[in-house]
Amino acid sequence: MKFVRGIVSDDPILGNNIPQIAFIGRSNVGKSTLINTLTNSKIVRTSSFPGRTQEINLFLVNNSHYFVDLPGYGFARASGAGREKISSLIESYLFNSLYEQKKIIFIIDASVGMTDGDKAMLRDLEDNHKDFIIVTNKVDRMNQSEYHKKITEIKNTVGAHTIIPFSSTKKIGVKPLLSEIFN
Ligand SMILES: Nc1nc2c(ncn2[C@@H]2O[C@H](COP(=O)(O)OP(=O)(O)O)[C@@H](O)[C@H]2O)c(=O)[nH]1
Ligand SMILES: [Mg+2]
Repeated sequence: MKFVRGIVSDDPILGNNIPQIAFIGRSNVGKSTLINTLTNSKIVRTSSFPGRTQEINLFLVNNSHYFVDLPGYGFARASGAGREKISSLIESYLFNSLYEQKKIIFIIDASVGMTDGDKAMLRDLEDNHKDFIIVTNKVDRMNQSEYHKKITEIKNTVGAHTIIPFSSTKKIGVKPLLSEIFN
């Protein structure tokens, strides 16, 4: 995997027919770590401080796909204007641009469940007929009974969409997610 560049608005590079896999989720959900886990690398900057990534980072994977690391939404401490800027960047890439994603990987925190921001994103993805799957991340944080309780709640909220339990820490879900992406 190699870093291509950060983009802040519609960029001609997105029009070159390389399939795009977009990773979206709230700030601190573990997106960057997950991309590193999937690609067996440490190239994506991760942080224990939410709200660090403010642009769209593009990575070329297997010389065949772009992995698109979107900024996280719902970072409470960002200023009003900063949040607006990030939301409009996410929306213009996902919903208003000329570019189609091959698949969107919608990441939620399994132990937290669907936040209001997650629910709004779910509606937007559905309304725009996007091809997306849901990754319930950080399952290592829960014991069996918490896990079943939370996953059932999440299933009830999201309906028929594919859900893949995942953990970068314990390397859970790597194979199923890779096969969803590259099938
Ligand atoms: N327990 C646990 N923590 C994780 C996992 N993946 C990421 N984290 C932690 O979550 C925090 C945010 O990770 P990061 O990948 O930077 O999140 P991003 O803001 O969504 O890109 C960091 O402290 C990571 O170490 C996981 O699978 N399990
Ligand atoms: Mg990140």
